[in-house]
This record gives sequence, structure tokens and C-alpha cells, in this order.
Amino acid sequence: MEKTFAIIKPDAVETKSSGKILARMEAEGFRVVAMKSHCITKAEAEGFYGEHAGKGFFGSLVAYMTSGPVFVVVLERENAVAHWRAVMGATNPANADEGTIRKEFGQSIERNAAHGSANLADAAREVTFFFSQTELL
Ligand code: 3AN
Repeated sequence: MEKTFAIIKPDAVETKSSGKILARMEAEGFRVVAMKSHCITKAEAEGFYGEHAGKGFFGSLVAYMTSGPVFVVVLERENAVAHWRAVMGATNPANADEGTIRKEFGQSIERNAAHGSANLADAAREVTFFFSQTELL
């Protein structure tokens, strides 16, 4: 069993798509290990997306991720990291396949509805970024 970290991003919460995205997580066979509503702070967003610091879209990305509440989620399944990324689809919703979360709910490359860890090391880092060990059930 593998764990990955997901975010239902501000745009998806705002459009009241969170329930549909959670239902899709469960329909794909993920177990929801932990989930909470959270308002990401500027410092958290800058740390979480540190690999993108200095890129042209960084300031806008931080502003967007702190623009409203999100759901942070820990998911468990076989092959969880790769499977959740496949279910999300391409970063840019315009390039995302039919049936993916980003195709259905994403509005732009920035406002793209969901996050998923890129690899196992990122998943471990991202889970501990937002959750304490006692919250993982
Ligand atoms: P992914 O979330 O698919 O792993 P990353 O890690 O390359 O994509 O990018 C993290 C987030 O930064 C994306 N989910 C998106 O919100 C934003 N982003 C990435 N590339 C761009 C871009 N060219 N313009 C605006 N926002 C971007």
C-alpha cells in the first residue's frame, strides 16, 4: 500500500465540486486516511511550492493557493501516487484527457482543481507538511 497527498484546491471548493472530487477518490479505490479543511498561509504556500520559487507564475500561484479554503487529503491505495496523478490529468486542463478531474473541474493551468504528489518522496514530505502522525488514521 502506498500513500499520496492531494489538495482539493480553492477553485474547486469555491465551485462546490469538493464532494464530487472526494467521491471520485473513493470510486477509484483510494482509502481516505486523513482529510481536513484548511486555509493555506502565505508562508505555507511558499514552502510547499518552493521548487517553483523564482518562476514567473510563483507569486500568482501563492496568491491563488491562499485565496480561499482547501481540503488537504491523504490517500492510500496500491500505486497511489501514479494512480492519483492519472485520475487528475495533465497540469493544464486544456491538455487533460476526458474523464480526468482537471478536464472536468479545472479552469486554467493555475486554477486546476486538484494537486497530487509527483513521486513517493514528495508524497512523504507533503503529508508531514500538513498532518501530524496522530491525524493519519
Ligand atoms: P502538477 O500540480 O501537475 O504537479 P507542477 O508541480 O508543475 O504541476 O505545478 C504546480 C502548480 O503550479 C500547478 N498545479 C499549477 O497550479 C501551477 N502552475 C504550474 N505551471 C504553471 C504555469 N505555467 N502557469 C501558471 N501556473 C502554473
